[in-house]
Amino acid sequence: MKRVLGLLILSLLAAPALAAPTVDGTLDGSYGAPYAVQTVQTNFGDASDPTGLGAGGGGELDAAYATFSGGRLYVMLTGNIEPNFNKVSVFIDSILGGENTLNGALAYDFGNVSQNFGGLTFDAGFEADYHLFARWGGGAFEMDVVNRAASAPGAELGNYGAATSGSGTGVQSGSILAGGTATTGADAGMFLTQNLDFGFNNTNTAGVTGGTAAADPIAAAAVTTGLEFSVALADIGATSPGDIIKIHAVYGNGDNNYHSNQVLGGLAAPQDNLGGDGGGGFTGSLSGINFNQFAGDQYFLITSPGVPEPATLALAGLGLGGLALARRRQRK
Ligand SMILES: [Ca+2]
Ligand SMILES: [Ca+2]
Ligand SMILES: [Ca+2]
Repeated sequence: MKRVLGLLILSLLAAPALAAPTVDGTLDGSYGAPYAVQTVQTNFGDASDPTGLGAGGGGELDAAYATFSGGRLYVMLTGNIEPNFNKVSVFIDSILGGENTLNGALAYDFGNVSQNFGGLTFDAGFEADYHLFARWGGGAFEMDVVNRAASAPGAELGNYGAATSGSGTGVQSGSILAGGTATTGADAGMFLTQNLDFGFNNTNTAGVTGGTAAADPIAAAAVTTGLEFSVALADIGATSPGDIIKIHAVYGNGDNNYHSNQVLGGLAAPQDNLGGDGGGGFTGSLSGINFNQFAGDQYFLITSPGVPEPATLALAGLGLGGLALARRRQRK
């Protein structure tokens, strides 16, 4: 027991607690190295407006970062989202089962355009459970989260939130409230038990440039602003240490029927927009996209540290004085 406690103390001392990122759309140092860096120039416009309001706007996904703190997952996607209701969609695979090919029957989002995702196939081994999406049209930045795994047609579970800070500017933040307003459409209810926080900073003018050729990875990794969010691990079912969380991020149009060439993990260059058929064609849906047909994994993978037990949290909160006390008690 003494040895076990000693190892515990050593591990606590050796692993300084990571500061929780501030969810503001700006990359925090605690994220560390990116999990994915963009590989292709953007063909949805190269953002060039330092105000972030979109004159000369564009859309790009430069790099993806993730970390954990206090039982929450933090994700930072550097880049830009144009204020024309184009969307960043993030699919999370964090529980067993789910959709490798998306079901077109689930209906949510404005005009039920979620249905246009029907038929899209992820890389083998990626089985989506949750769908987050974000967009704005020059006013408030908005984000939704939908639990696809627990949804059924006519009974979709999702929560929605609009920015409460900075609306109408290039830097905004807000929360999707637990038990908050339902998303549009026929949604039956909400599923978040804790708020999902989001931050957006659209002021990047560097990063990848416009086109379809290979991106400059150094420029992509140098971007420090974009879309950031934080969600409770309990709300995405990744509460045990070692739980694998796979994340697919993609930039596309507002109707979910025309994808850009901005995906993380990235596509192999040269690569034009995917469109709806994978080849840049418009078909009215995304059903022709099959990420198995594109080299590499169009997702990145992180490992959950699990949700701390209350006792572990208490011990961590004791600090060094508490550890000395624990040592003395152990000697009795
Ligand atoms: Ca931040
Ligand atoms: Ca899954
Ligand atoms: Ca692939």
